[in-house]
Amino acid sequence: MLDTKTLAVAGGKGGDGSAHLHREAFRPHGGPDGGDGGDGGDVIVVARASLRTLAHLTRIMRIVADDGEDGRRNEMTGKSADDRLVEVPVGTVVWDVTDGGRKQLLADLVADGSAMVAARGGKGGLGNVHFATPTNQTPMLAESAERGEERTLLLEVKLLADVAIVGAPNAGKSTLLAAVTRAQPKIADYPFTTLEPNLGVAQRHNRAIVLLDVPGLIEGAHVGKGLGLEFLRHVERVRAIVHLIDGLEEDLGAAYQRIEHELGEYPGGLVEKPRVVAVNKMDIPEARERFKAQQAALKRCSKTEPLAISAATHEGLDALLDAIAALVPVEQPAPQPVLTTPTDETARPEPRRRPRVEITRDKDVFVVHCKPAERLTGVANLNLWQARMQLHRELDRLGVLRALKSAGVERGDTVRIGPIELEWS
Ligand SMILES: Nc1nc2c(ncn2[C@@H]2O[C@H](COP(=O)(O)OP(=O)(O)OP(=O)(O)O)[C@@H](O)[C@H]2O)c(=O)[nH]1
Ligand SMILES: [Mg+2]
Repeated sequence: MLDTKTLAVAGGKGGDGSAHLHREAFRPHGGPDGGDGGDGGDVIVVARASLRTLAHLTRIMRIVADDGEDGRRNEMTGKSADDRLVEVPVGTVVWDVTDGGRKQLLADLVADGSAMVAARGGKGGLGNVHFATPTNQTPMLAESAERGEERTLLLEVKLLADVAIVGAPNAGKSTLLAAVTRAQPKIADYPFTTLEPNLGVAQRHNRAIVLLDVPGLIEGAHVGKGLGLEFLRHVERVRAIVHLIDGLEEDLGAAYQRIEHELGEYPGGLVEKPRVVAVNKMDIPEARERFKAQQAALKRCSKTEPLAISAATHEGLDALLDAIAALVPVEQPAPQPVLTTPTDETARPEPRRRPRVEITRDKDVFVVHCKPAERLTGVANLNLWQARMQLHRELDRLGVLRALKSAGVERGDTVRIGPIELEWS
């Protein structure tokens, strides 16, 4: 059962804005008509009820959305790229692990169709039409595109079952799953037969109940003994627990308490879940005798009415399913798909304020760090003096000139802004 996967994702780059100037035979200096660049596609992770595992992503290391198209003349906006969907099973938790092992929760996709934007595409750049002002009718600046976001994701599937069957190794958990569902888990007369969780769907009075058979628990499981923690996280999400006791145990109450202790030590709140206690292997006479003798004691210590069953002969299984069904509320309507975005906080419109400007030195070169200024130098043809003049005005407006002055720039120095280097004059 493949249920975790590391995946690099990147939104597409936006398209550049166009700095095109309209030209007609008798209007040599036509107005600006450069269109905006299209937006790059997003990478969106979406949960699908039809999927159970991440096996379809096995060979995929990186998913990149397409780039937006550049803006063109005649105010033609470049085409925005389609989003790329990464389909995962319902119950997938999406983590951001971009900065080495530190895990940051991005989303918990618990409903069919719920989705999250894992990497936004870059915005397209604005065309020069947006830079026209009453005093500047031939704007030669346009914005270059934004790059898409990049992230490394860790996808983790938590199986979604209604009920987990837990108990000591060899209690008959897998036999029970096979008896009430069509699942065919491995069954054998030795402990730790089940190494990975098995799912099955039981039908009872027109209801479907999803059961999860997990590896056997032993003392110390909560600190990692046996197959311990690895699979208990699947149990975190179930709505109820069937605690199955091996009828051949000497002391049923003690056996019950050993397992409950392990569940209690596990941090996922497992002990608070409603449960059914069932004692298995009633087809064996010693087991039946013991159950009769210890039923009252087990009832007292478990505070529930223990059921006597035989997974082998199917004795008591209908009653068991009824007890389970009573603990699992009838299907709630699936929650509405929600689109969550990790960067919603930053995407909220905020009061316009001056962009951050920072000047650093790379040997003799002064390097300007100011996103909007860097984007302005990507597209414009700075061989034209008008374009240089306009850039100068924008840099003034953005506060870049002042920052450069405080950094000590002098005539003749080299200044790098985005992809270009200018001689300061
Ligand atoms: N007589 C009898 N034997 C049973 C019954 N249920 C299970 N067994 C036997 O008990 C042994 C263990 O059964 P499993 O279903 O593999 O037990 P498990 O709890 O899944 O064990 P692990 O996966 O190792 O934790 C097998 O030999 C089964 O045939 C039962 O009701 N009666
Ligand atoms: Mg088993």
